Amino acid sequence: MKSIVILISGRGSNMEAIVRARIPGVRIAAVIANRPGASGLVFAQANGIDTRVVDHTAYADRVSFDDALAECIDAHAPDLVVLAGFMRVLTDGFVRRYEGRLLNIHPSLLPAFPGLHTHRRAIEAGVKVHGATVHFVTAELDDGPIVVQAAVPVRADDDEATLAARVLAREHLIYPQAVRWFAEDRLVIDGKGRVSVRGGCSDEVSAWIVPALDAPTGEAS
Ligand code: NHR
Ligand code: GAR
Repeated sequence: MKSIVILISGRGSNMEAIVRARIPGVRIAAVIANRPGASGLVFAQANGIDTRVVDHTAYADRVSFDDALAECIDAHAPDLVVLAGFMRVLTDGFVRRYEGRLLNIHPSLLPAFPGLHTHRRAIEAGVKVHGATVHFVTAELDDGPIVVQAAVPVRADDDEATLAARVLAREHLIYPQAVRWFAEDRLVIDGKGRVSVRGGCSDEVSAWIVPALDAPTGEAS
C-alpha cells in the first residue's frame, strides 16, 4: 500500500479526481492546503480524509513555511506527495527532501508556458494546441521530468475560461493515471531526465497524448 499526501490551494478538482479514481494500492493519508479557505478541503473532509492547513501568511519567509509544511507532510510518512493546484513556489531544500516522490500538474504543454496564467498566454501566442503536463518537481520551476501530457485544440473563439475548462477535463484523466503508475512502481527516470513507463502504456493513454479532437460546442462528435 502506498500512502500519498495531496497539497492544494483552492478548488482541488484534481485532488477530487485522484480520490474518486480509487486507485488500487493507494491510500490518501492527508490533504493539506496553504489557504484556510481552500474549498477543496470540504470535499476531502466529507470523504473522511485527514485535512490540514499550513497557512503561508503565518510564516516570515519561504524557508520557514516550507519547514512547517514538510513537518506536516512527514507526520503522515507518505510515499508520494502530489501538488494539485498548489500555488506556492517551493524552496530547493523542500524539493530535494521529496526528490523522486513529488509530482505536479501544470496547465500547459511544458516546456511551453511555465509559470502562471498559462491559458491566457497560450491564446495570446496563437498556439493551436495546448494542454497539461504531469511532471516530477525539481528546484527549477515547471522544469522536472515529464510523466504524461494531454493535448487539446485551441479554438478561434476560446477565451481563458473555455480553454481552461477543456484542459482541466484532461487533467482529471492524466493525473490519476500518473499516480497509478507511480503506485505500481512503473515510472523510471533515465539519466537525462526522461520518464518511461515500465511495461508501456495502453492505447487509451496514447489517445490523451495525441489530441482527442472534441467537437466544437453544438456539433456532434
Ligand atoms: N516549486 C518548485 N521548486 N518547482 C516546481 O516545479 C513547482 C514548485 C511549486 C509549485 C506548481 C506550479 C505550476 O504548476 C509548482 C511547481 C505557483 C507559482 C507561483 O508563481 C508558479 C508555478 C506553480 C505554482 N506562485 C506565486 C508564489 O509567489 C504565488 C501565486 C499565488 O499565490 O497565486 O509562490 O504552475
Ligand atoms: C489546475 O488547472 C492546475 O493545473 C493549475 O491550477 C488548476 C487547479 O485546479 N495549477 C497551477 O496553475 C499551478 N500553478 P484544481 O484546484 O481544481 O485542481
